[in-house]
Amino acid sequence: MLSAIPKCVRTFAARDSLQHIWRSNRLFATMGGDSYTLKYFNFRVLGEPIRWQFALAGVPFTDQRIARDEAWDAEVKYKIGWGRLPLLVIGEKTEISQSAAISRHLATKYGLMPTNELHKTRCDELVDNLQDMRLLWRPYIRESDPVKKKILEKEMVEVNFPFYLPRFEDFIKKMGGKEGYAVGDSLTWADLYLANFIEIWTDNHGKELIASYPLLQQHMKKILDIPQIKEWNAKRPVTKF
Ligand SMILES: N[C@@H](CCC(=O)N[C@@H](CS)C(=O)NCC(=O)O)C(=O)O
Repeated sequence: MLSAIPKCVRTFAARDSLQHIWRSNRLFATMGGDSYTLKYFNFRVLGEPIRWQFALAGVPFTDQRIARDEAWDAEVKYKIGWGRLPLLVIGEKTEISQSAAISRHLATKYGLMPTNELHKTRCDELVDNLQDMRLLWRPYIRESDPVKKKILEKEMVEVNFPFYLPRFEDFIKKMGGKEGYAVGDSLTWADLYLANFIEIWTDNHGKELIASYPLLQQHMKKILDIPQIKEWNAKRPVTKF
C-alpha cells in the first residue's frame, strides 16, 4: 500500500509543519489521491485512532485542531456538520461524521478492515464497548471542580474500570489470535481504538490500572511500538487526553 504512494509525498508527510502537511495534502490530491482534512479538538480521544490510520497508510492529511472554547459552544458547533467532532473532509465537499464511521471508511480503503465478516462485527463490538466506557469517563474529564472530580475519579477507579478492563482483557483472549491483536491474527482499526483508550486511561490514572491485565499491557505496547505510530507519537502535540 505504502509503495503505491510516491516517495516524495511520503517524505513530505513525515515533516511536521502544518504548511508542509497542507502542501503534501494538495500534492497528493493532484496525483489522484484523496485530500483529507480531519477536524477535531486538540485531544487524542476520538481523533487519534484516525490520525494513526493516516500515519500507518503513509497518507498525508491536514490535522485541523479546533479550539474547544466559548466560541465553539456559542457558534462554531452550529456551523460544523452535526455539531460534534471528529469530522473528516474528503476533497472539497465530502464530509463524514462519527469517529467509527470515519475509521471504518479508512480501514476499508487502507487495509485495516478484516475480510472475515464475524471479525468485522467483533471490531464494531469492541469499539462500541470502548465508546460506552468513554461515556462513563466523560463526566470525570469535563468536571472542573477539584472536589467533585476526585469523587468521579474514585468511582471510575473503584467501579467502572474494574467492570470494563477485565472484559477487554477477556475479549483479547477470546477474539484475538496468537499474534496479540484484539481480533483475529492481524492489525485492525479496532486495535487502534483499544490501544488509544488504554494509553489515555493509564496516562490519567496510572499504569497500575492495567497491572492485572497482561494481555492489555502487551497489546498497548505492541500497537505503540509500530514504527509509524511511534514516529507520529514522537511528534504529536502533548495532550492530557
Ligand atoms: N459518537 C460521536 C461522538 C462525538 C463526540 O462526542 N465528540 C465530542 C468530542 S470527543 C464533541 O464534539 N464535543 C463537543 C460538543 O459536544 O459540543 C463519535 O464517535 O464521533
